[in-house]
Amino acid sequence: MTHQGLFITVEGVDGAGKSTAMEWLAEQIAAQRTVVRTREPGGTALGERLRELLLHEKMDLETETLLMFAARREHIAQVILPALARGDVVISDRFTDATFAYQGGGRGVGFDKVLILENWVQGELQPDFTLLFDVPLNIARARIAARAKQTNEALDKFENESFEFFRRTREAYLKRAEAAPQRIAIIDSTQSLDDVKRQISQAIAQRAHLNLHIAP
Ligand code: Z5A
Repeated sequence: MTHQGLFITVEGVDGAGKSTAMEWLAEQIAAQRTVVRTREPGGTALGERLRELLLHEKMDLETETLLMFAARREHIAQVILPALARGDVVISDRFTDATFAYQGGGRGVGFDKVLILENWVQGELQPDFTLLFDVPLNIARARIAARAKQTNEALDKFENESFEFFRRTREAYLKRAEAAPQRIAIIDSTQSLDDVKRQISQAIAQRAHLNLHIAP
């Protein structure tokens, strides 16, 4: 799909550190271009209402998959496409790779069904660049537990899932990255935040077509 903007997504299992790094990346890019920061599920008024349901209500796994894509369609129509048409840089905290990983892999809905919805809802729209924050699960779980203790916030439906669920989710993410190495850069998120920033700068520098210059 041709547009003047740039569509960047950040992904990873919960606690991998993507939100922390995304904040830094958005600040760096904002010095050069107009940045629209957004997230999934969510990003629109309707999408945020669906997010509440998705994160807290028990539901059939196919219902969950369909609602993810319903929220996504609204997000694409109301936020992503208009921003890309303006020439902005859209940075989304999660997008369809998350559905492949969490619903397709973690929940076991299967990649074929997710693919059908992806084609229907997105048409030709794909991220131009994706950062996949990867950590072994014991580290991710420890970070989530430490944060929950610090903030006193209850874990949501996904954060309460089993180790085995997250193992399948992480494996599906890594499989997606293996299939699209030009689009998806794997960031070793076990490292310090400074090192993570260096890895992000390098991954961007290796993709000259993005036309972004981020100081390490
Ligand atoms: N979901 C889905 O199932 N299907 C879909 O299609 C989509 C989503 C789109 C909400 O996502 C849920 O929706 C998500 C999957 C599902 N599951 N859950 N839960 P979310 O992105 O809003 O929620 P999240 O994954 O839980 O995000 P998060 O908790 O913010 O995790 P994070 O962004 O990866 O981590 P973080 O907040 O940046 O860092 C976690 C902690 O680690 C924090 O205390 C940091 O200070 C610390 N941290 C970060 N980086 C480091 C480094 N490098 N070293 C040491 N400590 C660090």
